[in-house]
Amino acid sequence: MKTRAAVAFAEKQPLEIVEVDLEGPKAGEVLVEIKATGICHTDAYTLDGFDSEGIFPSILGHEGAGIVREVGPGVTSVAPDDHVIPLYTPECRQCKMCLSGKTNLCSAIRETQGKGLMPDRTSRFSYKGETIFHYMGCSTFSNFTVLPEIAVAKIRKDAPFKTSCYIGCGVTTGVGAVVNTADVRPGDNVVVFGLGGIGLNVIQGAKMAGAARIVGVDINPDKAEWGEKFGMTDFIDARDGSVVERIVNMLDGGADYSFDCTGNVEVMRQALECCHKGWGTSIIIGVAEAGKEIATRPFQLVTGRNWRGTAFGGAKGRTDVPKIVDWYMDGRIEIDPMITHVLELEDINKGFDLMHEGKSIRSVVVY
Ligand code: NAD
Ligand code: AHE
Ligand code: ZN
Repeated sequence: MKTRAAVAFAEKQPLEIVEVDLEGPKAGEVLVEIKATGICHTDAYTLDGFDSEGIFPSILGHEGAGIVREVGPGVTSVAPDDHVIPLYTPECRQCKMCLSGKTNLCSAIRETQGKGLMPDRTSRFSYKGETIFHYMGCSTFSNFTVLPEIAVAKIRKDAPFKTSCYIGCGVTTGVGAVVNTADVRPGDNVVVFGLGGIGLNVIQGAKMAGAARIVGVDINPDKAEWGEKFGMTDFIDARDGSVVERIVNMLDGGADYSFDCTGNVEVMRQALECCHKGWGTSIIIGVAEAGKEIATRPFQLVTGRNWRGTAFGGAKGRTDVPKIVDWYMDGRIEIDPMITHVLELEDINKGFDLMHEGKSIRSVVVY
């Protein structure tokens, strides 16, 4: 079939809207009509050439929601007309990682996914006879896409696509980092670096978990008001310097938990070093540019600070995503105010501009 898609033909080039060819689902795969997709900073990072797994030409986008239109042979867990959220972290429930009970990092299809291919090592997308690669196993910047059955979460039908697509990455990553990875407890002090599409969800997760102080740190002062909307108690403008010292003084020795939501390795160091001696834990969410490394004095760890990381908020997609959709629909978490811009596919590049200019929280493309 033909489908409209925003194609990344080369790094650092605007996406081009074209009609691409899409092969139907093979065994264990499903065809999904994407109804809405968010634009996450990770899409921009790959487009800008910072991703060591970046591959072009490809169809980016990994934060979508849509409807199953066709299933391949052997598919049993979803059927046509089911509403689904694509999962860049699938859940096969059979691999060593899934069976460990210790991680959400399913390994069933990770190798081919990182190469822009389906599990049979081919792509379903092409344009003028040339292969177009998949992205993070999702490619939600295409109106129709093909995914492995293990990489879709079935969700309730009354959840609006325009907002629930955000659960495909940002919401789950931020809220999940708090409740799954950190396990923040009532009364804990939390510091969040980077108040964008992920950081604001960390803030609302921390509020939900009963955190006492929730300190937001950003270089964009406009983000102070945004943080306050979701439960931030204090704001630090990082441009004023001495970030670590100010946090340690403000929180009587430092944070119980800190979260990096910037992808900047210097900020990751600040996030670790602002943690309380003896127990403070810093969780890296931000994705750093290829070649970048983190550094600190080992003494920081010797004296009881912990450095951890999280992907997709530690969520097991097929199990947890439907529950997060329920939290949204039951009013336990907010999404609507964070969707600052709704765009047509033709205007998708504007969504990237708004993100780089710090003018959006989440732009969503509706098909
Ligand atoms: P965003 O652009 O919406 O937000 C980034 C925020 O960081 C902005 O408010 C910006 O002003 C702020 N910032 C930039 N430099 C800063 C600094 N030096 N100090 C303090 N604040 C600073 O991006 P996003 O969509 O929220 O994504 C944030 C990061 O999380 C990205 O690196 C993204 O790739 C990553 N991410 C990781 C996962 C995961 O599973 N681990 C999932 C989604 C996104
Ligand atoms: N491809 C990059 C790594 C990118 C990365 O860490 N991605 C996160 C999700 S970001 C969503 O917005 C992730 O899930 N990581 C775990 C994984 O298996 O990719 C690189 O450095 O090569
Ligand atoms: Zn993302």
